Amino acid sequence: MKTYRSRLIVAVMTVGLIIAACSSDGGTDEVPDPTMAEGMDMQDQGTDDFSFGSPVDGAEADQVIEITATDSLSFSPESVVVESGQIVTFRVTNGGAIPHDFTLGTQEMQDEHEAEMVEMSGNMEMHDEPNMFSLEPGETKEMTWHFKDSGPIIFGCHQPGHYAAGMKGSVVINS
Ligand SMILES: [Cu+2]
Repeated sequence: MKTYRSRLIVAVMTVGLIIAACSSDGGTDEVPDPTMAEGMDMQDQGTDDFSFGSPVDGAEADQVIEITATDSLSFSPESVVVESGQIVTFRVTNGGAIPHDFTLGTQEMQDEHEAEMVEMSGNMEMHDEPNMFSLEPGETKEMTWHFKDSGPIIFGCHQPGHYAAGMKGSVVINS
């Protein structure tokens, strides 16, 4: 009985979230959320410029780095090194039987994205972005990046619970 009730509550909350998401477009009494605005800025500035570089066409790659996402909630390898100025393709394969995703970004970007995903309880339909894609079991996708001088950045999986369980790795950018 308890289980049923808590499921019902989750379902009601989910509907509430969907209604909130759908009505946010035309809402007049909407108070802008500064955290949200920052996130939108990052994606909507059009130039695809990130602090650590920019996405480019895969044909230009100097190097291909293969990464596998696993159901033990880790990436292999967990750490890669690139050079500033280098164009690198990440060829990421989901070697598991459950969905994973691959998001490249600063610690701050990872934390923000994780918070969004937790807030949506995993109900958010993820669509691929220049710095993120989702992978069905067995699927391989590529992301090519022109790196510029920056501190280390992170790749992480934000499927529910994965990032918190340590499903992340680091990209060290040598200057
Ligand atoms: Cu994952």
